[in-house]
Amino acid sequence: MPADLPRLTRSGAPRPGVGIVHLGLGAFFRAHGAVYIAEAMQASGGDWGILAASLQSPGTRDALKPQGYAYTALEAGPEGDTARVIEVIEDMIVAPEDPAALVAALAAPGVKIVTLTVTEKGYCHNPATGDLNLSHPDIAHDLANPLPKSAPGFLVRALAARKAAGLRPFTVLTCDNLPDNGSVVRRAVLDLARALDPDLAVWIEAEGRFPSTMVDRIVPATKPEDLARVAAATGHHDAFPVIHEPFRQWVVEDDFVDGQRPDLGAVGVELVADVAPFELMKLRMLNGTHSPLAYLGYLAGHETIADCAADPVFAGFVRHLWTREIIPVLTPPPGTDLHNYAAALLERYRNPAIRHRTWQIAMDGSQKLPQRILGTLSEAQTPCPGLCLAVAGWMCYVGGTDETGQPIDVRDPFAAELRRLSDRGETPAGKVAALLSLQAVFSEDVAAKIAAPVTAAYETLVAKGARAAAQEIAQ
Ligand code: CS2
Repeated sequence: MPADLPRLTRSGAPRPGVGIVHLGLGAFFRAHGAVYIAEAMQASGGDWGILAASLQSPGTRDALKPQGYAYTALEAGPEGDTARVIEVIEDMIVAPEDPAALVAALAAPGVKIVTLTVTEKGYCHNPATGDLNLSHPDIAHDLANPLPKSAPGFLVRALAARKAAGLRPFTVLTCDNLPDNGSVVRRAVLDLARALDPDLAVWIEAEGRFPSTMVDRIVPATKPEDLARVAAATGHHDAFPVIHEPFRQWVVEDDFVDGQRPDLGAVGVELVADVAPFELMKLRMLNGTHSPLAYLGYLAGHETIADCAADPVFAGFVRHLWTREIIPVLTPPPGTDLHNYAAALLERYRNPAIRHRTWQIAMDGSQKLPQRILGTLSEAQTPCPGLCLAVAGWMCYVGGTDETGQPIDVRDPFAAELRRLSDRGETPAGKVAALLSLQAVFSEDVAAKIAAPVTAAYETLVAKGARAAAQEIAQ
């Protein structure tokens, strides 16, 4: 790593001990939680080095290992790029290569916290109800085998090892975009533990801690062309940098096992008693407009969120979503003005230095729609034509063909099922009815409430296209 870039490291000091294991190392955590943790150690010390695990492929480990797991974080603002080197990852395990090593690492006495970014689908729960899906193939595997595959499986096997060794449990700190995310992971862990060993579940329930968090920073997946951009900014090659926007926010419920955590408060993390209003605001206002822009923008031919935000039709469309549909059913977190929050979001979306692809955000819609869009629709007292258009946009998108007749590369754990349901209907009404019958996504109440407006929106999309449909609604 270049010696002349600002570095987030305790230079001259010995490397810290590992106090945190992170499951699911992707660009988001490297640009968000890892940076806060490195800054907290720089501010106040502590053995909070991170051992990272990839639960799927070796790509990140293979790229980062030759550079000692240090990487460049490029902050991309409208006025230019600034780079610094983040050195907080001490080691990395690729779980499928050696699941026993990951269980052992999680059970090490020095580990106090397990952070997670495993995406919505990584909790193996039913998004509409929150129950652990016991028939999920990875959960079925983890029930039958001591060496796990799933995130809940690793947490439970490691907690069992800690209990057997007379150690304290670790705090499970999820950093995924789910409402009440601490409860989601707690429920998944307890459901699995109960099925394996009821005494273990009793211990976890009494001693474990699962604080909820709200995480926010826009971090597109690193693209091959980003390597040249980072080299141009720094004069050095980095095999796997991250590029992120200037804004960041982390709100954490201050409930850790024995109070053990890095000094997050020293570096701007908001430690609060109740994260719920922050989470709902962020999920429904940011993610709840990202997904509509992703589906409708993609269908209209926009490659990135910045392209959507630069289009007056889509800018007006998201303004409508905020002011007329989303804000009316939200309770603002203490001290927050939701209209100011919305204005700041639009500025963030406009940042031309961040190329966040609509296709990337469109992934895994079946896992994202309930908390991002359907919650608002379920609570709304007045019609929500914009959010219904977004649901119809998702339905067109998962049908697999764009407005020019080109195939769409739909990535979703339910992709095949969604395509089958879409193909089953011969008319817009038939397709909408078939997709609304997917109970993992739509509760019966929501399906009944939105069937007519979503069908009308689907018909408009087919007749006029996504941009014209958004224009009818835009402010
Ligand atoms: C995005 C999020 O990919 C997506 O679904 O909506 O990753 C979003 O960029 C972050 O939640 C911002 O904090």
